[in-house]
Amino acid sequence: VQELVEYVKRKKKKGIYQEYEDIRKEPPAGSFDYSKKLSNQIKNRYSDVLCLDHSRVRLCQLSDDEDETSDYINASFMDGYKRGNAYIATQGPLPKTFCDFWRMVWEQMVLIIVMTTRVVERGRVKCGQYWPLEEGRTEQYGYFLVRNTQIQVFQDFKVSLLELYNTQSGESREVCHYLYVSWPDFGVPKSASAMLDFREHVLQRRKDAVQRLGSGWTGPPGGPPVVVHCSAGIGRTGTFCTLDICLSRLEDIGTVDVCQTVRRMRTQRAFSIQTWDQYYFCYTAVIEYAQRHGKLSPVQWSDSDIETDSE
Ligand code: PTR
Ligand code: PTR
Repeated sequence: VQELVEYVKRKKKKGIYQEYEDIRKEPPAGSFDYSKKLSNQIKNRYSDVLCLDHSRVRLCQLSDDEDETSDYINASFMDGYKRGNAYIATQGPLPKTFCDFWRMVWEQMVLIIVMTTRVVERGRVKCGQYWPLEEGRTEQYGYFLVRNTQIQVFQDFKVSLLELYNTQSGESREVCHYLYVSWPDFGVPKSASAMLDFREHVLQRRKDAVQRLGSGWTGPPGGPPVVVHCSAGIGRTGTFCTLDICLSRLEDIGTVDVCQTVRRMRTQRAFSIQTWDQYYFCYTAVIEYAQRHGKLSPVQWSDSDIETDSE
């Protein structure tokens, strides 16, 4: 980590910015044919945020639906640290895709949903209200009934326990919904501290949930993928997952590689991390984390370390 600090000091903001620009220039790692199909276009929140064919999440074909496009949702599998398909990165559901979203959650056995946008920001709708907002309330989405059984409120996030009932099979499951409310509409958090607390909370919950599955889960040891979404499913989602991957690696082997992590992520979810300050934030958040966990003595930043001449 000390090397990471040296690296950031040496490159300054300008160098990190350049690093991000280079990543952005790379062409996407595949085709977007399914996202572009005429009948699927209405299922994309943004016409310029599509998902790569090779990593897209396919919904199971509905038996009563002959439509060959009914397996489409704007969602991508993403690997985590030493874990294949650790996440599903997706857009904020649209009213048209609420049922698809819950189908995906059911089919992939998702236990945790992480939402890093608010439903409305700056007067613009960023995501549909796809879950029941109040405690005790039940909503129906296609053949799923979703009941909000309990809400816990923390300073920067809210956790809802949702009971997901599949009316076709008569089974139900518990899904934990995290809503992070303090991510500024534009840009990044000033301090990573709230984000780090948030991540720890999600991690712990994931561990507990996977443990409870016990022998009911036959997939990889890390458990089912965690769904992460914001509005488009690339900016804040990419930032959250990059941070999670970098910190998991740091905890494991003591090193970090932000650049490669983002490069790799972009081969699975194109355009992940949208702005250079989100990219820079990943660096500073890792450093903040290392200090917090005593892996690094406090870093003295002088303005000349980080600012560029033009600022
Ligand atoms: N093109 C966007 C606009 O028209 O407002 C600009 C934008 C880009 C807005 C990213 C928000 C963005 O990220 P977030 O939703 O994560 O703040
Ligand atoms: N065309 C959209 C825009 O630029 O407004 C795409 C977009 C929207 C991209 C939001 C990123 C966005 O941010 P996030 O992925 O964090 O929701």
